[in-house]
Amino acid sequence: MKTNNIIKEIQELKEKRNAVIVAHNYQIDEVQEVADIIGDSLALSKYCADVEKDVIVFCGVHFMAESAKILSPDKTVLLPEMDAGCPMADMVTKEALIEQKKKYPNATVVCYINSSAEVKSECDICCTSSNAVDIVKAVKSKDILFVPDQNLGSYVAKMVPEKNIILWEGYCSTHHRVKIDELQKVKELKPNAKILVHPECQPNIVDASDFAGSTKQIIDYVAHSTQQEFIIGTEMGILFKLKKDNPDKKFYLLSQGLVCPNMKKTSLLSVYRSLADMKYEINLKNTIRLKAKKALDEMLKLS
Ligand code: CIZ
Ligand code: SF4
Repeated sequence: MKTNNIIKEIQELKEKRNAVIVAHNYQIDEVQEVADIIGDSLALSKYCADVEKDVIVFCGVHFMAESAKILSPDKTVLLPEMDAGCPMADMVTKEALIEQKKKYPNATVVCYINSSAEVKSECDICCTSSNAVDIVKAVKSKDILFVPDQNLGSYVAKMVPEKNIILWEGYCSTHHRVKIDELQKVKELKPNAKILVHPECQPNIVDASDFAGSTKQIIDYVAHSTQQEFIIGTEMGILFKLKKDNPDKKFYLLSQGLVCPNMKKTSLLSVYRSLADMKYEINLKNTIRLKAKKALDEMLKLS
């Protein structure tokens, strides 16, 4: 099918199913173009909870569609590519977390939104990369078991030195592989550009940057900056919105490795098939959903 025909079919099916298409900032350009809203996982999940539609097509990875389902139990949530997972989220299991919790009975368990619903169900409170620092500051205990991202956890530990953060050894393979010599090289080539990175990058990269923040915070930083050039240290899909919103500014990717293979699995064809065949539906056990929702609600109360 030609691209224009696929888009037309998608629009028709969207009407027929009373559906909405949401796309993460890391999706391919074509998918972002057909989406009703683009954003980070939390903004999208909140939007899904409020929107008056029956079906949500969640263009992102598995844990994000799960978060949407946690907040929208009565809607049909579809993930267009069944095996679009997040390797970092898979680095912590519910069983391993239960074992670790036994070692630190006084610690509050803070889990990054990049985790499965099962893992969330064993946590006290969730966080995103936008609010991780504020959430950790707000929890009462000094000891915090932070799962699963060691790099975001290290960043938070640096920003909130009064807390004792116990790290988990997870990481995002896409952000973790950015090397300091890549940063130095691009800085030499573009000496006037501001370096904006995601805190999923390793601490030496975050330390050498001008700003570290979530996708939303990077987008907001650029929107409010008078600078003209930016080196972007997060998944390349974000360039779509950055360029669209700021046609006069220039963007360079910090590393050619900043491509998340799982985020790139969803194509226009997969969105079409998702709507045509109503797949792949996210379903959660109610016990897990309610416990995971508690961790998300705790976060929403504080942020
Ligand atoms: O929460 C999200 O959507 C992720 C994974 C990253 C970000 O910074 O927005
Ligand atoms: Fe997971 Fe990293 Fe891909 Fe985000 S960019 S979905 S953290 S692997």
